[in-house]
Amino acid sequence: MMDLDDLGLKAHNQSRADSHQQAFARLADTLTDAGADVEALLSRIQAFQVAIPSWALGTGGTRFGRFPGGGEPRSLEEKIADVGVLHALNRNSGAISLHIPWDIPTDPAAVRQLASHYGLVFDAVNSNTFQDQPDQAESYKFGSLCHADPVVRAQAVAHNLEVIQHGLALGSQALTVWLADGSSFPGQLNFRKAFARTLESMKEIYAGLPSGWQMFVEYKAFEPNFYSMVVQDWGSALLFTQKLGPQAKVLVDLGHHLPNANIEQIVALLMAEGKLGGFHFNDSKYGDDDLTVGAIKPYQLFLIFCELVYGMQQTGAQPLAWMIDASHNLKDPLEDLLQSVEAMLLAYAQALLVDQAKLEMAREANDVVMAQELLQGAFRTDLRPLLAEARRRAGGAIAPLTAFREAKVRAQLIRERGHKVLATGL
Ligand code: PSV
Ligand code: MN
Repeated sequence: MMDLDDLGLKAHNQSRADSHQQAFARLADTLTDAGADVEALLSRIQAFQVAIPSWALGTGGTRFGRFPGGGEPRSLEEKIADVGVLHALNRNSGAISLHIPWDIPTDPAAVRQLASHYGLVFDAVNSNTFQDQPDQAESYKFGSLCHADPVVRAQAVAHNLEVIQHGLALGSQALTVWLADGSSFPGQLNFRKAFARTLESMKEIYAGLPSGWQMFVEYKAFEPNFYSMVVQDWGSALLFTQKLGPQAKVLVDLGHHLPNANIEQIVALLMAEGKLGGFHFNDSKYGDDDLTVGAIKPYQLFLIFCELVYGMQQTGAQPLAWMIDASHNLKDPLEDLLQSVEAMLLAYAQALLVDQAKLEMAREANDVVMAQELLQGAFRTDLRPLLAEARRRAGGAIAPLTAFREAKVRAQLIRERGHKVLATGL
């Protein structure tokens, strides 16, 4: 396992100390002059933790091919070690989200101990009824929780209950249910029956939730089914969660909308209803592209964070499960994840800068120009030195990506794990 001392963080930070201090001091002065509380911003940035999905640590590939990188994690333990490296570098990746059965822990106590060695906790556990497993009796080809055959539904329910047990053993507190269920041809599925059957199955899963747990229902507009998805949008996800009860919440995955959907408005309304539970961050141009967060539409990301920050202020800072859900085909997965976490923190910090009182005054006065100025003023402020300072104070790297390259982490991982390895997952 990689030794975190090999990251050379001390030397990295020392070599950048002067230029960083100058940039941070300049920014801190500007922010203070504008009325911001720099220390409060720093502590909120430090408290922000993003869960890393266990399936994003290797090369994903597309349905046309996969071009593996070297040194990919071969086991759950190695995935935890990879997230440990990310967290050591940025201090904001302190959680990991597992997908069952890709990551079944054989020795949960040892896995928990390893995670806590790296300062990590287990975020939501994810069930998988979108693939058939070799030892499985019934097939999910025509659906799982919605299936016409009660035997298939029972198998899918039992799987979800088993996933909860794995999560319990690791200290998770939420189950995420994403269903591939749907139809690819008009007439294939009775929409009302599919909804009713899914609801009945979900009720059985919900009944197995331990106290203090939440169940996140993740929607997706299309894919793998192309005509209809049983949980196709936030409306249907909200219906399920409302019928299930207070422990059920909606999970928004940024890539799961039809083009140009106003995701920030969806976020605002779900939060107002107390029904936003989880978030899968990524970015996309055309569909569920699963690209690096902030790579394509950083302003949309910022607007979403504005609603998240406002919503948390209004509802007394309810904690959400923030997670990245991305796939890596071209970049080193760890470098890509560092970029994604940085993009999220930047958008979060910029959203914290928005003067809510002034914005509200502009809105009430129908001052459209001022409302835009206030938002874009925050969005165009370069807060990168603030993030670097938060990391430095928390013991992370001033520039995580540079530190990752300076320490030649990938080369170390290749030496340890080999060139041609296949991480489990997508
Ligand atoms: C489906 O596209 C999804 O977004 C769900 O969150 C899955 O759990 C994940 O991707 C991995 O397949
Ligand atoms: Mn997702």
